[in-house]
Amino acid sequence: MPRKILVTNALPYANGDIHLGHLVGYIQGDIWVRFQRMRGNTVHYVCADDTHGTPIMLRAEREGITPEALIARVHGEHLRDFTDFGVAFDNYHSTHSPENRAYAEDIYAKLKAAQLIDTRAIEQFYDPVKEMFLPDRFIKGECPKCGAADQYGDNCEVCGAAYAPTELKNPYSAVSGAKPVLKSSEHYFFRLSDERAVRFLREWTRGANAAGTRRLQAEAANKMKEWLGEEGENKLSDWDISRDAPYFGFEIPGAPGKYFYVWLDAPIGYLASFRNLAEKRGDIPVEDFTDAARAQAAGTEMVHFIGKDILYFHALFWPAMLEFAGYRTPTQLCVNGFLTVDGAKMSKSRGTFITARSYIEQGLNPEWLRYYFAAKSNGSMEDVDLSLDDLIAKVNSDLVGKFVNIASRCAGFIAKRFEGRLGASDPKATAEFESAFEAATIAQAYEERDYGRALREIMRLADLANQYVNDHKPWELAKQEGQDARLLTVCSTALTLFRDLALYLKPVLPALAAKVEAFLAIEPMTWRDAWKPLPAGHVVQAYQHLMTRVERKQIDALLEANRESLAPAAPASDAKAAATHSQQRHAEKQQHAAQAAEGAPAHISIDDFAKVELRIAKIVAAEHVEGADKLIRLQLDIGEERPRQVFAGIKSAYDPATLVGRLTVMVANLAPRKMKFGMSEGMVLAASDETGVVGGLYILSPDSGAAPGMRVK
Ligand code: B3M
Ligand code: ZN
Repeated sequence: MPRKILVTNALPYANGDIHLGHLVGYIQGDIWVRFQRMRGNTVHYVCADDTHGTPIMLRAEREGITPEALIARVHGEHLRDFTDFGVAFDNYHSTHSPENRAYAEDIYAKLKAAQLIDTRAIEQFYDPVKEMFLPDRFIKGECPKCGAADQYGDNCEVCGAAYAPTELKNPYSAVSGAKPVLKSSEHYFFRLSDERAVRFLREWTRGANAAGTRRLQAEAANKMKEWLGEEGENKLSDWDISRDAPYFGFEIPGAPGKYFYVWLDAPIGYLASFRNLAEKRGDIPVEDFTDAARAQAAGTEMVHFIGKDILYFHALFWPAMLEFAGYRTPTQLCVNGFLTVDGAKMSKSRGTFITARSYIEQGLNPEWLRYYFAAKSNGSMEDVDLSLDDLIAKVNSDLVGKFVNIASRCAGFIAKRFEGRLGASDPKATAEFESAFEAATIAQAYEERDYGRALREIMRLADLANQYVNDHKPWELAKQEGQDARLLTVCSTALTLFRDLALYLKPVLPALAAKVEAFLAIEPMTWRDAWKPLPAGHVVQAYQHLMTRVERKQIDALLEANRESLAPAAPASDAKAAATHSQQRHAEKQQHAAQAAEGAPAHISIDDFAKVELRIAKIVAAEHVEGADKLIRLQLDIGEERPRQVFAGIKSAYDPATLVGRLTVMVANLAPRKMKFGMSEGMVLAASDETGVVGGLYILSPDSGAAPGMRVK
């Protein structure tokens, strides 16, 4: 029985460009969909733009256009980018659509009827000039921990501390610059802490799905255990699903001036896009995929491809919302890690924050990237590293050197000597290949999204096929009298093997596979064609070059095109982060430190580390700072003419008097920063737990013998 699967990719925000970091998950999703279809399964593959929320409203305002005009423009850009990379959704819709409103209202009404919606007043920062409540990322101020200026309302980019916006010192609105005031407002909550929800989520996490596969990867299941706590424990808090006007979104029925929070209607956008597709097509039984009872009866699946930063929304809120509204719950979450480039976080100054558009505009082949991402995907939540030299090496050696090479060495003889007409393949040779090679292994690897394993196996066959050509040397047979029949058999056999390779590569390289189909003059390949030799007498087309090599200079030009001078982050990217982070305070806080760590590059180079100048400092003076409840003013001798003044957020842990005379470690080459209380000319290092407060604060001491000014490295 063919499977019936609704597949989705996360909905990108309608306020930023698609970049290579996005593409990891979209390419993984698209490969899986293409594979399932080649196997004969029915797949509906949908996505949409995620269009609501404060950042989009403010960006439209800055551009002097309506939010509707902004999201219409971005919709076109996003769709074009995906299409250019071969990510072929059946429908690319919008969360700002009538289908989405209808589903959001229905789900909300059912949750309300199930007594899972609550209201309560909460106090939040309000911008009195702009007359709006401020999401955390739109409030800035001095970090309550380290005093760093211009930090966001949720966490400090200098010391990494996570806190509530109300803890910021000297807060100001990033929208108007005004000092925000605390104001109370009624909010709507989804009662995730309800016993029913907790019980359901425990079950859902543990259970297998109808397809017999796991709903969650091992790492995701572990995260869920962490979030849910031990049996009998209840660690979940209710989820704030409303925002006050002005807001770009859907007004909550029966609650004038209150809007659904963007994250409430974002995943519902999957269903909306699907319904919109079904309406256009007319032959899809929508409820078989969306209604709990009907989906169970019909045995349909719903599979979501998402990034690990949004697991929380998809593994907790989303299944719970669906379950208690009578909708079907997800069959499987396929979670991918972040993208690093050459081992580091994507960086605008290095030019590694590469947009999809620039890649296309620089004339690079999208299938190089598809191949490379596939080769680096193993079905886990690990981060994927795009090593640019490795991409060049892999594409050139695997695709051009091994795969394309087989056809280019044999096709010419078929054209010139046999008018394009194939002979019979050597049955002994093809049988040998078939037995040396596990087609089922490849299918299994694709199914598990371990594309790296699939490609390794395919390249093993490519090696065998090349070996076959090398052993039989068609270029020599062609010169020998009376070897025509042999030449025809060898080239025909090699082209059959080439067809098999193209077939197995097709989910990853659809455009290349289409060229192969045209060259071989065959129907679109499906899994059933594997190991069926191209028949004798079949006429192929003239061979045209299938893929060019990647040159380093093309990659360098790409980096150059994306390099931006070091400037403060653009408001647009601030805004992007805003919607991801301005969610439920409570749950977020515990996650923050972990997420920050996960988002960081896996490794830095020794050169990166060497940039930080750490020195032994002697504390020659320490005193309280009037008007600052966290800071101590330190004078630090590091062997320079005069001591450095540093403000350290360690007042909660140290009596200044006990610090004088101690040696510690400071960062000596931090740019001096003007603070309210004077210049801060460096930073002292202190150990703390993730919260930065609960477990105490501990400054460092060197072993005896270290002297002021010594470099620490
Ligand atoms: N727009 C965040 C993101 O693009 C958010 C995803 C919504 S998925 C329903 O990662
Ligand atoms: Zn800080």
